[in-house]
Amino acid sequence: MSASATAHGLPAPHGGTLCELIAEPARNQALREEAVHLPSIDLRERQLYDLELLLTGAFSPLRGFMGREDYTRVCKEMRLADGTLWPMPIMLDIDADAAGDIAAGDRVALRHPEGMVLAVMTVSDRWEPDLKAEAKAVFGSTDDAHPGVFQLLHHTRAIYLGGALEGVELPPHHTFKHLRHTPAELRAWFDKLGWKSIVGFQTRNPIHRSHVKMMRYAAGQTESNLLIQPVVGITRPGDIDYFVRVRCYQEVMRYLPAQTTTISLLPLAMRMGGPREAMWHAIIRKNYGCRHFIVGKDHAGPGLDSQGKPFYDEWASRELVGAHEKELGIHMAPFEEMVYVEECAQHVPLSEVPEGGRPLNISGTELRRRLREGLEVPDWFSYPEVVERLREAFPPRSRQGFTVFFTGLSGSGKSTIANILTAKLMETGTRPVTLLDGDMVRKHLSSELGFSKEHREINIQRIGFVASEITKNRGVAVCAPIAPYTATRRRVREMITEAGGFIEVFVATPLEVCEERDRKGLYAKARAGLIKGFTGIDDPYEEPQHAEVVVDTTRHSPEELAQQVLLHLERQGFIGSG
Ligand code: PPS
Repeated sequence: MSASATAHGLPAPHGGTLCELIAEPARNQALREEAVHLPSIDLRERQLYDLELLLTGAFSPLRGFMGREDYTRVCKEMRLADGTLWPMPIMLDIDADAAGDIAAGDRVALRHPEGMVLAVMTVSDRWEPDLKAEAKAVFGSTDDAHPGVFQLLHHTRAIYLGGALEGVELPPHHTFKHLRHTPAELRAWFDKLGWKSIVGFQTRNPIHRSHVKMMRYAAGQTESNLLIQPVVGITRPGDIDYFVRVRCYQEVMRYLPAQTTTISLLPLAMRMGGPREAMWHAIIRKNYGCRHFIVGKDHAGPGLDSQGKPFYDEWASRELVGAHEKELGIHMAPFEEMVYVEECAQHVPLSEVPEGGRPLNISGTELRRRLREGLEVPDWFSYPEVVERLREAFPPRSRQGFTVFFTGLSGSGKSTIANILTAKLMETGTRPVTLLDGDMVRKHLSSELGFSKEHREINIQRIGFVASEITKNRGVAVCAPIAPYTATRRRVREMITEAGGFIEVFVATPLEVCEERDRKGLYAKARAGLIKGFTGIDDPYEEPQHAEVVVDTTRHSPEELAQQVLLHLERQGFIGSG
């Protein structure tokens, strides 16, 4: 145990010991030498975050990725095999190829994508999980609309490895280094400042005036210092990226008393698991030295399910953490939603709005709308510097990049409409325009790929990647692949929405019509069995359910349909008047 873990006054880490897993210098050198001869696993982004928090002890008492016994009990009862409360499964998922013949007892090197050895794992368990059962147990749902479920069912690899870790080095970070701390560093810092009681606040959103009031209320009620700990790992798809948020947080810190408030960034890969996630967050904050933790309304909420209903009751997180706070050893701070009341010219707790007072608030969606349309953001809502940072990051739509993503069967008319649209957008000349047509991409980007499910997914992800880069740099990408799978299209949508606008256009030409046209003669070949796995014939096309624009080529000419898309872009503010 590190000395800092025992710093007097601060609560003990979960399970009693801060499990810092970076090996001491001599052992570290031996691990580096050993790793050269070990099988290697290259970690993906999400795994790097999990590994970092395992190695620093933020996930104490875990000493590595969970084995099967821990996993089973965590899924079922939110407890590790030894009975310690722990709500979230943390395993290393890999595909069969990467897993090779790795078996229990083997040692493997876990590497950063750039090649550095980060840790050596002694594998204790290898198994093939039932991911649907896991989704049901952990998230209470198998609905793809839940980001945690979606990740589990569509992007988690088939094999789980568990085992103890010996850390070599932490994954490197090149951004906001001065705001990143391990639990031991933060504990030592609190100790130095003489802070005994700290209330932790978790956030994945920019902080405005009402949040500050709410945090200060919690700090006041608990007589604590305040640790603002924003998540800079993976948050909910569509969230504001952390570069922008951290710039905003730094502005907010100027309004908070430095003697009693500090900020530290948390590289956590969130699962958006609602109540279970809230308990997990509380445990992590305890490991960082907090005595209290703010669990908000709809804490770590995943959004709405595919029927438009919330996945969890908005107070379920508070109930779950509240019911276990004694055993967890971290107290849930009183939480009051703060609203601005014009009549009082100040923020007050929602429960204390005086009669006749009109509570005001601006939702995240409304704020985005105002930024997008260049409208006023009132001073009572946020700090001028924060609004300025947000305006820099979210220019009005007329200055944002966007992607128009056509999808439809082969021969549906995607390319024709996409070509006309591209020409018209180039004519306006406000942004550079790139056409990523299906055939063109297959020639220049994906020439080695065929039409298996796996290859189609890779192909679409490549298109999505290029389009997101174009969009990020405020250009226009027009894509026109078949893109037959809902899950892959969703991934692309998520990737691009982070960078700018995403407009999906479903070219809904029925199969019979495409087949009748058969401009390339491919349907005839597919029917004759000369081409296998042809979309619509013996390979699926999953029709989009939420496309922004649906066009019907049986009733309108390609020019008319390109015009229909242009009108949509104009209505949404992407083109036309600035
Ligand atoms: S995908 O599924 O999105 O990766 O497909 P895409 O890159 O758009 O490529 C589709 C074009 O490839 C030709 N082609 C096939 N299409 C579907 N299934 C099979 N098996 C296949 N084999 C070749 C076909 O001409 C498609 O062109 P478009 O322009 O869509 O007609």
